Amino acid sequence: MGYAQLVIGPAGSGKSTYCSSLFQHCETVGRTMHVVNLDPAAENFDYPVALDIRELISLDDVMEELGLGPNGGLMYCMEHLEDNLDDWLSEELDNYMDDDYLIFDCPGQIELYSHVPVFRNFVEHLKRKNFNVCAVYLLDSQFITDVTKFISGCMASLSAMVQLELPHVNILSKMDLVTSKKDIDDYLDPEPNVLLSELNKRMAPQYQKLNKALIELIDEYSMVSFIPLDLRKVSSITYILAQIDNCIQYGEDADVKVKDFDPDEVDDD
Ligand SMILES: Nc1nc2c(ncn2[C@@H]2O[C@H](COP(=O)(O)OP(=O)(O)O)[C@@H](O)[C@H]2O)c(=O)[nH]1
Ligand SMILES: [Mg+2]
Repeated sequence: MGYAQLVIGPAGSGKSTYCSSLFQHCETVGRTMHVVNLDPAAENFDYPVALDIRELISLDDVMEELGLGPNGGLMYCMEHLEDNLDDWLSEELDNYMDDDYLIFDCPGQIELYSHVPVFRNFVEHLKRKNFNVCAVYLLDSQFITDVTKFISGCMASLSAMVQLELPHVNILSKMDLVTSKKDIDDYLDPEPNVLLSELNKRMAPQYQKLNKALIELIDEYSMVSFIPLDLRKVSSITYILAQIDNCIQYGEDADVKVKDFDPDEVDDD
């Protein structure tokens, strides 16, 4: 069994920084993980890149040869990845052993997680290769300045959740930049009724029915739980990693193995 985090979320939400901080943290505590770059537009990395989509296809080449812009070029690259899951990705994944833990640093184009099937097929492929996968959705805490932005962040995350059908961990990133903790606390585990009344205050009266439906939807899918991440604090990283490990049952299998093969236990029998 392999383990994987699919790190997704809007451009600039802190995905690559999260991957590199997690890598560093794991190195410090003596835990092995490998970071895979799936963003064909990425240029600089703060982590050792174990596997890189740019070895398969280069965004610059695509833009130059097909005359596409950056966004169209990126979509072309991701579709190319989708077409090459069976050969390129399978072959590369065969280099990883059982119990390996991969982190996929993904591009931020929101359409990749809402209505384009690339990542859904990518995830299906990982599952066939015996990986337990968790989606880690990053939302920038700086973006959450009022209830309407919070709701729109939730809806984007929800659309990824529905599209990918994976265990899903929502993270509020860049907590070191938050000056008023109180403002953000209102959104970490908010009361649906409070959200609804705030939303009604900000929107014209004809939206009240829609507001109610949106809040009910978000409440029903447990979308209102975001975990704050402050990369300066080891405790914050440890907490998030434990939540994700729990989602993908990392460590549980290992414990069972140790128990099964405990020579002392055999001696005792
Ligand atoms: N202060 C602060 N800045 C961050 C944090 N995470 C990312 N950034 C900054 O936000 C910008 C975008 O980050 P990046 O990881 O490239 O986002 P990505 O597009 O989602 O991969 C960069 O300038 C980062 O330095 C964080 O936790 N705290
Ligand atoms: Mg990035």
